[in-house]
Amino acid sequence: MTTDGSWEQGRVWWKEAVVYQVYPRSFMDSNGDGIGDLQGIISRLDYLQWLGIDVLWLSPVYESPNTDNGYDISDYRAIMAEFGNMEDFDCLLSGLHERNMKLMMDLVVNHTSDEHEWFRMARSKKDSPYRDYYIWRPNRDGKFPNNWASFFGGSVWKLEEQTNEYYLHLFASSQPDLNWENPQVRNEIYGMMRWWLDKGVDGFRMDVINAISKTPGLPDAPYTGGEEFQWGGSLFLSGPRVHEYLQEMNERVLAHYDLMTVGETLSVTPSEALQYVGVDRGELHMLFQFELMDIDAGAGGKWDVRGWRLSEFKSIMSRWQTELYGRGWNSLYLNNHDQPRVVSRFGNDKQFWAESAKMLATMLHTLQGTPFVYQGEEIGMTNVRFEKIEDYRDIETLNWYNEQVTRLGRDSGEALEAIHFKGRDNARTPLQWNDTQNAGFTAGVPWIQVNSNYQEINVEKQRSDPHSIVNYYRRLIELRRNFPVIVYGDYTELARDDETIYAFVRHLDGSSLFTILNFSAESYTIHFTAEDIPRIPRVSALLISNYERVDQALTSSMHLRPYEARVYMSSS
Ligand code: TEU
Ligand code: CA
Repeated sequence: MTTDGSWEQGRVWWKEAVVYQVYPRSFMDSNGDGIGDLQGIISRLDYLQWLGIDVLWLSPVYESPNTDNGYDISDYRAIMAEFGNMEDFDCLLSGLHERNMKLMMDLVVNHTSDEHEWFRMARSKKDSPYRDYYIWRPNRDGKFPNNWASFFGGSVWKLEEQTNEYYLHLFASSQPDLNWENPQVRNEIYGMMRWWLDKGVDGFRMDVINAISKTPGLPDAPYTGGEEFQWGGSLFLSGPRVHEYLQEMNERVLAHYDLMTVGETLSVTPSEALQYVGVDRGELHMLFQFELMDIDAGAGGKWDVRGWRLSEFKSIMSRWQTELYGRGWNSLYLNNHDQPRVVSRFGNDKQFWAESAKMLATMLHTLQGTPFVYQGEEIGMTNVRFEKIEDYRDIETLNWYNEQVTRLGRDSGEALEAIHFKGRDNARTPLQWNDTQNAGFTAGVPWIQVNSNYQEINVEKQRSDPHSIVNYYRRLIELRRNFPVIVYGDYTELARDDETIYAFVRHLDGSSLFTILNFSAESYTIHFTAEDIPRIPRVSALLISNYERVDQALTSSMHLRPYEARVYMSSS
């Protein structure tokens, strides 16, 4: 399907934007308590403007007891004291708007904190008007109401002693799930969303939004293996009423504002995605897919790391690129606060650190969709390897380690190895601003240790180097503004079965963009097939590359150096 010729009617700011995710706890500390905060972000707005980003997505800054770093909210209309106050927030919002940038808030409405006023009232008595804001089941002989496993280990059920009933929590027990079947809950949430939008925020990233509708009766999940609790995803992801709720949310809230929405949706395929982001669905603008993030997960889930082939990687990307084209819109992301650092995961954070970080950036910025850059990605920040479990902070990581090592007796070195590769704290070490103590993040003791490579990898060092990763990101972001084909062009993959090279062409009206990427640490010559050769644009100029000297023209066989990336452009 193509939208050639009509793309100018379909122009919207959030398709043309580049989003930058800030994880506030780890971005910049302004007052020396070791915790990033709103004034810290404000002090770095000029940097973000220099980088060229359009939208800042702020991970949660609402009041929270922080068992899951702000993803457990105790007051949706207040700012976490550690981060500042509402005045600081307003100042951040106006600081962004003055610089022509927008602010997207994180919206966490699948669950609240157990310290939220609603839950405090709900838990105390069965006849509380708030009881039905959450999901309760009676205690029958001390047996869990069903066999679902929590994302963070153990059962999804916790017994509330005061009333002798269980409540449901898909995540930590301090994160009780809201009961979306209750229209009052939905009203409260819509009212809260309007309150933030009326303040001037420009959009929402919706946390696990496809988990809000659970299968009625909450039946047991199918048995898939020896463990006590089972993965219940099929019973609560994209559940029976999820589209009804999102359409209602759209009608009641979203449709009344000029905003940007992104749903975080686990286990969604491209065809299911169209039900959320299809242009005629009246739901969301885009979603975060997990197929790429799950590529290295084995049968045992995320910690059970498996190898992957480039052809698998490319086929995931290509399916999303083609199935959504003209029908919905893609988001593009390679890491975030829950995922390992992209250069360590899909690139090479040793010998070809800069080359591979730039190669991955080239892919991110030239595919079809809205790119999301996670803080520190733009300087090639890498995974961290803490030697002791005590240095880790993430609840998911700590729970998993305890279960594996303390309960199941697994070797602790082996568990740490998996954590070094997959743990969420890889993404949560402080942003490396310069080579002074604590990487310039804090004058105090950071809440989580700084990655020890901050003297080599930091913003200050890279800003002044025209060949640095950060300056490469800056150029890519700028290209997007100058060439509509990058935003609106269609997509054709070349050399589909090649296990070393990812190559694709984008077309829009008379313009063509050709991206070729070497995903390996070896030099490699690709010979395009007779079928692919006619797809290679003629008379093309090199637009950007991660190697300084590129003297080759675009031909039917090309030699690429390790992690080499090139983008060619032709227009008639
Ligand atoms: O993440 C949803 C989610 O499913 C993650 O738990 C994911 O499976 C895991 O991080 C992979 O390691 C969202 C937030 O992004 C995450 O930070 C929260 O912990 C979670 O929801 C609960 O709010
Ligand atoms: Ca602080």
